[in-house]
Amino acid sequence: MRTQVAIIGSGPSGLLLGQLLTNAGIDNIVIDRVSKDYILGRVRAGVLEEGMVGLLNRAGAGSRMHAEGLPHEGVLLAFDGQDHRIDLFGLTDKRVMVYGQTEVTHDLMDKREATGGITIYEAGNVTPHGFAGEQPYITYEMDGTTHRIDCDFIAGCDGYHGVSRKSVPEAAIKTFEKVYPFGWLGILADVPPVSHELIYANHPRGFALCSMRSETRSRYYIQCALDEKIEDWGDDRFYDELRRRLPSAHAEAMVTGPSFEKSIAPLRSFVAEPMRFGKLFLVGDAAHIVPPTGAKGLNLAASDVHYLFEGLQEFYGERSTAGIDAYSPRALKRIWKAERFSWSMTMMLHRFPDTEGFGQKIQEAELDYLVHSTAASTALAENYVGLPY
Ligand code: RFL
Ligand code: PHB
Repeated sequence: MRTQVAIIGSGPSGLLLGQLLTNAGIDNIVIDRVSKDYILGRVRAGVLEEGMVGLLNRAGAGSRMHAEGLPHEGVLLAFDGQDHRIDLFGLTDKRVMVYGQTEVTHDLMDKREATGGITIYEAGNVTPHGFAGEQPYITYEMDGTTHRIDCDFIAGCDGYHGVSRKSVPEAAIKTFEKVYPFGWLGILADVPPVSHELIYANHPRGFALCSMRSETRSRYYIQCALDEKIEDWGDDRFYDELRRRLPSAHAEAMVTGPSFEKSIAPLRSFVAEPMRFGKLFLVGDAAHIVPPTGAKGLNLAASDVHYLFEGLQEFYGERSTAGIDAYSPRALKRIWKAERFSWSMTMMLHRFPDTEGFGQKIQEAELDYLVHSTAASTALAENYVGLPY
C-alpha cells in the first residue's frame, strides 16, 4: 500500500489530523493496534476549547457537538467551605464546550467512514521505518502476514505508550518529566450534575472535581493515593468522600446513583523535544502529557494537529517545507504554556503529602487572591479557555 501520510493511532489526534487531510485532498491511512470498540470504551476528557471546537467544525464533524454539547461560560473554584465563580466569558469573551472525548472520537470515526477514509484496526506490531531518510514506511502484522505502507510522512498520534516516540534514537530526543504523588479516582453516573458549572475543589482531605457529560450524566473525580484499589471504593464510599470535600450547599444538593465506570488515573507532566525527526512527527499525547487539572490534554493534541495540518497543506499545495519545518518549535511554545498552567492548577488544588498545614494555608491564600483579583482571575480564565494558536 502507498499513502501520502501514514497516521499511527486512531485517538482524537490521529482522527482529527486524518479528517483535515482528507478534506484537503491529502491521502492518508490511520492504523491502530486496538479495535474501534475498545477506543470508544475509553472515558477521558470532557472540556473542549474554542480552538478545538473550530477544528471539529472544519473537519465537518461538529454538528452533534453543537446539538448535544454544553457551552460553559464559567467555572467554580471551591476552598475553605465556599465557592467562587470565575466568569470565563466575562473575562475573555470565550466559552468552553463540555462534550466528551468519547463522543468527539465517535463523530470523527463516523465522518471518516462517510468520506471513505481507510482505518486499519487491531494491527499488530505497528512499526515506523526509514523516517531519517527519504522513503519512510510503516509495517504491521495482521492474519499472520507482515504488511507495509509506504508514505511521504508518518504522524505518530499513538499516545504516551505508543511506538512512535520509542522508535526515535535516544540521543535525538530530550524528555522532561514530573510525576505527582497521587492519582484521580473518577466515576461516571447517570445522575444530574451537582452544579451546572464545573467545580474544582481544594480541601484538606484532597482535591475533588465535579464535571459532567450532559444534564443527566455526571463525571466526578477525587484525588486518591496511587496505591488505592478500585475494589475498595464502592459508590457509597466514593460519594461520601466527594461530599466531604465540597462546600456544604453542594454536598447537600448532590444526587447520587450507581456508577457505570470507575477508574484511577495517575498524574504526570511530560514533554519530549523536538517533535519532528525527519519524516516522523509526534502529535498529542505521544509527545506530551499534562495532569488533567487544567483540562488541556485533548486540547493540546488539537493545537498540534492544527500546526501539523497547516504545514502538510503548505507542503502539498506549495511544495514549501516552511510549515513542517516550523511544526515542532511552534507546537512546543504553546505546549509549554499549557504544561505550566496544568502544573500550577495541580499544585494549587491538590493535597501534597509533605506540605501539611503550611501548604494548605498557602494554597488557600493563593486561591483567595486569585478569586478576588481581576488580574489573576483573568490570567486563569485566559489559560482555561485556551491560549491562541
Ligand atoms: P490517545 O487518545 O491516547 O490515542 C492514541 C491512540 O494510539 C493507539 N496506539 C497505537 N496504535 C498503533 N500502534 C501502537 N503501538 C499504538 N500505541 C497506541 C491507541 O490505541 C490509541 O487509540 O492520544 P491522542 O489522540 O494524542 O489524544 C490525547 C487525549 O486522549 C488526552 O490528552 C486527553 O484524554 C487528556 N485528558 C483531558 N484532556 C483535555 O483536554 N480535557 C480534559 O478534560 C481531559 N480530561 C484527560 C482527562 C485524560 C484522562 N486520562 C484517563 C488520561 C481526564 C482523564 C481522566
Ligand atoms: C472531565 O469532565 O472528565 C474533566 C473535566 C475537567 C478537567 C478534567 C476532566 O479538568
